[in-house]
Parts: sequence; structure tokens; C-alpha cells
Amino acid sequence: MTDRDSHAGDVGDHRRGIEGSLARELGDISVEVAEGLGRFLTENRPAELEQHAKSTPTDIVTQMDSLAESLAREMIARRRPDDGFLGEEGSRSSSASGLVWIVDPIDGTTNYIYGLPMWAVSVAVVHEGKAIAGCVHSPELDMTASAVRGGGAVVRSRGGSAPLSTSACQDIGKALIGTGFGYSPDRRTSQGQLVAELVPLVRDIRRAGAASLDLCWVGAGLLDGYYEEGLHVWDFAAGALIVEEAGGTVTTLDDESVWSAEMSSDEWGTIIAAAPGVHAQLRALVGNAATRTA
Ligand code: LIP
Repeated sequence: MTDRDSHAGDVGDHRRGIEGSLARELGDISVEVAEGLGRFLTENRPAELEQHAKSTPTDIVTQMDSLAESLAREMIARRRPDDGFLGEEGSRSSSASGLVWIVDPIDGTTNYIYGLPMWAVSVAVVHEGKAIAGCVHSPELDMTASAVRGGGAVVRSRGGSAPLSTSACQDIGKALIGTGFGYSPDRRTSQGQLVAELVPLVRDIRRAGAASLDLCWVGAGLLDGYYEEGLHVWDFAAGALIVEEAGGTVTTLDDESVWSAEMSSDEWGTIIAAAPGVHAQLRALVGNAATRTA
């Protein structure tokens, strides 16, 4: 394809939505950036991490979060100079192309600080507020999950690769459900009360500490569902696309789409991601429990 053709393809894609070779190129870039940050974060981890509190004393950012976000911005700008950027640690730039890259450089920062393996780099690119391609890469778990809208979701791990598909679970009482908790004590109190309501009604609960990984595990059928209140778009943009392309359903508690042209940095309400056989049951369970514990 000549440069002109690729630019023509760019313009055409934007008018009719992003598809075909551009979507695949964006998917490749999301994997390249996520894995590049993964190498940086593991190979350059210092003996001592500088820790600064954000919204609460336990909501921490390290120098590695900030450095990785800068690296993501540089890598993307080299390949897609006209695209916008929105990062967890404050990087923002407007888009001249209609595409915006949304990056959580370390999802699961607490796990990264403690040396627990459940942390990941999450990279997504959105067009008109809807993820077109995305990647969640976990260096410590040797896992790279990625998806292109309309092209399915795949995982590469331990030298092999396979398509992702959500579980066949049809009964919420036998469902393994992931969740997470916010950083504010008040929110954690209500989230703790809610999870206590759910525990006897599902198979079990898992709390790993990284939304992007929880979402990948729903896409892989390793969890039957996941819910969490108070995420930001950088936590879920790539993982939600992976769930959808793996055959799962992702909505808000009110059964609304999680894709919004706003794609702001604000906190979201509760997100429900699940295999199709239990999404409605999980949403009802969480909704009823939230009403009882409000
Ligand atoms: C994390 C989320 C996780 C939530 C954690 C934390 P961070 O994001 O991915 O689902 O339960 O409390 O918010 O702050 O590590 O990027």
C-alpha cells in the first residue's frame, strides 16, 4: 500500500468508522506499546520506588507509573502523531485524527509496589468514544491479551496463542466473580457490605487488584463475571473490548453501554462484565445488593 493509499485509507476509515487494515495496524501498535512498557517496567524497576499519594494515602503513584506513561506517549506519537492521548497519570493531548489512545501504564499499582504479579499495562485506542483496538499485557504472568473490534480477541502466553472466549456459565450460583475496591474508606465500607451480600449467592469471589486483568480473565473464561464501582476509562477501555470480542457483555449497572463519546477522566459507576449466560443475573444481583446496602 502506498503512503497516499494509506492516508486515503485513513480518511476513508474515519468516515465509515475504523475497520480493516487501519484497525489491524492500531491493534499491532497497542500490543507493541503495551509490551514495550512491560519491558521498561520490569527491566528498569529501581530498588526503591518513590511513592506519592493521590486521592487517598493508599492510592499511590510511583515514578515508574509516570515514566511509563511518558514512554507510551512518545511511542504512540512516533507512530500516530495526529492521535489524541489520555493517560491515568495526567498526560492529555487533543486528537486531530478522531482517534484517542487511552493508557493505564500500571494497572494494579499496589501489586507492582508490593511485588505481587497481578499488574498489567492497558492500552486502548478509541474512535468516537468506542474502543477499536486494545491490549492488556502482564509481564509477570507472561500474558498479552488483545482485540480489534470485529476481529476477535486473542491471548499470547508461554510461547503460544489462542482465541479468547467467555465461559459457558448459565447459573450465577455457580459463577466465579471478580471484583475490586476503591481507595476511599467510605466507598470501601459500602463495597465490603455489597460483596458480603453476594458471597453466599455465587460460587466465589476473586479480588486480584487490577481491573484490566479481571476483564481479560472474563474474556478467557477464567472468571464468569466481574463488577466494580468507580473505575476510570483507562482501567477498562482495553479489557472491555477484549470481553466483547470474546463473546461477553459489558454494561453499566443500568444496562447502558460503557462506550461514551465523552470518554472523560471521571470515575464511572458500576461496570458489569460477564459471560452472556450470567450477565443479566450478575447485574440483577449487584443492583439488588447495592439497593440493600446503599
Ligand atoms: C486498580 C484497579 C482495580 C481496583 C484497584 C485499583 P490502579 O487500578 O484496576 O480494579 O480494584 O483498587 O483502582 O489504581 O492500580 O491503576
